[in-house]
Amino acid sequence: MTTVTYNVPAIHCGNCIRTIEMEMGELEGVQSVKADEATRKVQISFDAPADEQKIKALLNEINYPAEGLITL
Ligand SMILES: [Cu+2]
Repeated sequence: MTTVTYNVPAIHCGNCIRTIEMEMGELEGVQSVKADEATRKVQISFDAPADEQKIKALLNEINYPAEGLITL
């Protein structure tokens, strides 16, 4: 399993958190999604067939583009 954390500056309220967690959770292969309102970060753990490209594409699609990968 791979875990990535992205800065997502478009996060501004609890609704954003719910939208991101719900939408990202539906991507096949995604195991867990933790979005944080205070830090505007999203942590995603995933296995194949999900990959970073698909995760970023979906974040773009739902209007929460990732602005940088933070490696832990
Ligand atoms: Cu919001």
